[in-house]
Amino acid sequence: MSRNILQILLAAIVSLVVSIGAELSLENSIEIENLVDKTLEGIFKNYKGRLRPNFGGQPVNISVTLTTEAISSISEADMDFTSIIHLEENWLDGRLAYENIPGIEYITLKSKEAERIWEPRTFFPNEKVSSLSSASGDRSHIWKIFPSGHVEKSTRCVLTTFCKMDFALFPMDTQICSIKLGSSLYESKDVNYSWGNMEQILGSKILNDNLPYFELVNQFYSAELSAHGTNRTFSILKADTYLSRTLSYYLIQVYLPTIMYVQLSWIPLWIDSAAVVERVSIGVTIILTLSLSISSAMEGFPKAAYTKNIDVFTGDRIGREIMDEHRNFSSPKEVLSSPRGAKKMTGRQKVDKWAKGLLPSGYFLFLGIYFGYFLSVSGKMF
Ligand SMILES: *[C@@H]1O[C@H](CO)[C@@H](O)[C@H](O)[C@H]1NC(C)=O
Ligand SMILES: *[C@@H]1O[C@H](CO)[C@@H](O)[C@H](O)[C@H]1NC(C)=O
Ligand SMILES: *[C@@H]1O[C@H](CO)[C@@H](O)[C@H](O)[C@H]1NC(C)=O
Ligand SMILES: CC(=O)N[C@H]1CO[C@H](CO)[C@@H](O)[C@@H]1O
Repeated sequence: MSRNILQILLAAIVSLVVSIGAELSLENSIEIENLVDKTLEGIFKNYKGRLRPNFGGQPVNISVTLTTEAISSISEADMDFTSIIHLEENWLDGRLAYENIPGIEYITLKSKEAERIWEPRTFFPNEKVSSLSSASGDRSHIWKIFPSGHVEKSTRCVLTTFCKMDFALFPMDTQICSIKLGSSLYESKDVNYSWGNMEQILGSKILNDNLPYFELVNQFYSAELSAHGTNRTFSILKADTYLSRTLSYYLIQVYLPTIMYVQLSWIPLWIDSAAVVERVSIGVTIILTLSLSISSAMEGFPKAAYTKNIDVFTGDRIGREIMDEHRNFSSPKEVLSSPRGAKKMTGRQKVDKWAKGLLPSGYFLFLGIYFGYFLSVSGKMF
């Protein structure tokens, strides 16, 4: 009996203590919010965001950390590159410095407040589309100001940039797609961009599982000045992504079938040279199959006005087939008159004999030169 009363009493005391604690922390957080409001009021009383920090003096240093979260697509037909990026810009605006608020590392701004402070107006000069230009753009920024007056603006967006691709080495090509960023408003005498936390940039892992035909090999970061007109320069940052095409798909879809067809096309050489009809029909069938398979494979290839690496391979093949066919289109009269099973080799049999040796060895020589050359030029391995 007395134990029960004791338990009830204990429970009552515990709940009382907890509720007082919660009230205290609630009061505390309201107090902090008020303090933040007061601090912001103090800042904005004398702050006008029209002029850049350090106006008239040295350019504002904007330190940028750009991490690619994922590469969602690479389009050869549109020559563009879509990625999900996280952009963090840092700069110092001494006018925003405030006294430390205990328990708070930085103040997060609401979008109304953020509109009032100066910003470098960063944009992507080679952008095609970005989620920033859409209506929901405002919500994807997070603004923080630190007691020292440092401002951090972070943005997450889906960005599609132009990417000029060169298919001369296709399908052994490596494409370089860049993301450029700079100020849309301020010249290099006003803002100076530089790459920030390189460890964070290089250490970030990119999710590129969605790329069936490419493999990310490298990323390279640089800064440059771009000139506009005679005496205007802009500070531009560039992040290059090196994407290497995976060859295994083309090995299975193009190279192996092609090599097999070419070898099949040599079969007529082993058929009796007098059997013109059989030779021709087998040859024609193989040519038709070949051109059909080439054109269906070509549909998936990028279109370019110049000769691609793979055209050398498939084009050579067709030429070889046609020559193979023409070689023995002799006149029917001669076919009839040629003595079958004669001991002495006819001219046609001699040609066949030569061809049996020359065609395969020529073809393998071609394969050796082709793969040797292009693999060494593109620096790839199967
Ligand atoms: C910007 O960075 C450069 C080089 O690090 C430095 O010399 C310059 O003083 C910085 N400018 C400002 C306004 O802090
Ligand atoms: C811009 O920033 C870079 C990197 O901090 C620095 O090396 C360069 O001197 C700066 N340029 C100017 C004009 O301040
Ligand atoms: C730009 O350069 C031209 C001559 O090259 C000069 O006449 C002009 O005043 C310059 N403009 C500015 C804004 O410095
Ligand atoms: C185009 C060509 O070389 N045709 C050859 C076909 O085979 C006969 C065999 O007698 C040759 O004489 C032709 O030159």
